[in-house]
Amino acid sequence: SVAVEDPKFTLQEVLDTFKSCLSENKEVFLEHYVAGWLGLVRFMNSLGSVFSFIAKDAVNKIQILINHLNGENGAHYVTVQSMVKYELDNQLVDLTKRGSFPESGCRTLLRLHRALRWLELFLERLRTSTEESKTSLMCSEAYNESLSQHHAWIIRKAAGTAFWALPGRATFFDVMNVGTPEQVVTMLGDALPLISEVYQVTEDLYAQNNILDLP
Ligand code: 1PX
Repeated sequence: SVAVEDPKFTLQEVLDTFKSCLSENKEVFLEHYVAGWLGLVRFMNSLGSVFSFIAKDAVNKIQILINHLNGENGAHYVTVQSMVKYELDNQLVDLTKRGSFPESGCRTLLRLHRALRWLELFLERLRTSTEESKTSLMCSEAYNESLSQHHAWIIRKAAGTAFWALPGRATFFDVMNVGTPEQVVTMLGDALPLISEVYQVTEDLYAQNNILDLP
């Protein structure tokens, strides 16, 4: 697995990336947001191939955003705020039904944004879990409270099946490569407020622009 091959890989680093996402005036840097997601996907891949259909979709979306960043209009994609303004001002977003802009930055990031809420709920459960807690249950509860509401039945079914393949809590903590369970809990306690803040800033921005339901 990735975690074993690369001794430097720890979940701490990944969560730290989210720390660098926010500028002083609370803008979200797309480059760091995307880097955070790449780290999460890497972590997920180290958990086994059952999750590869989830990872594949995440990677597709990350790649779309990277393409925007590296494209000729990349300067407009430096922050999520500038991206939203640029795409809305220039009518580059399908607002009510899928049409000419299936790869808009706004709709693509919205998918990851919703998944970030799942992550927040899941990590909070992990943080407050006990040795007997089941990761699959924590994961599906977090999913049912968040992302699942945006997914078709067939996706919910597939996700639910994948959750049962999650390793137990002890293995999970090991793969994070952060240290003892106590250290993991501390790390999660430090990281969660930052993830929550990135989530909330994005959520508020999308709400203000009325784009929380992009097709
Ligand atoms: C210590 C914990 C760290 C765990 C890190 C795991 C990172 C998980 C990354 C999940 C990213 C999922 C992105 C999903 C985006 C999405 O909602 N896509 C759907 C809609 O897209 P569309 O373009 O059609 O509008 C798409 O249909 C999704 C398909 C794939 C199935 C998504 C299931 C999501 C389950 C999330 C939980 C992941 C559990 C991993 C366990 C570690």
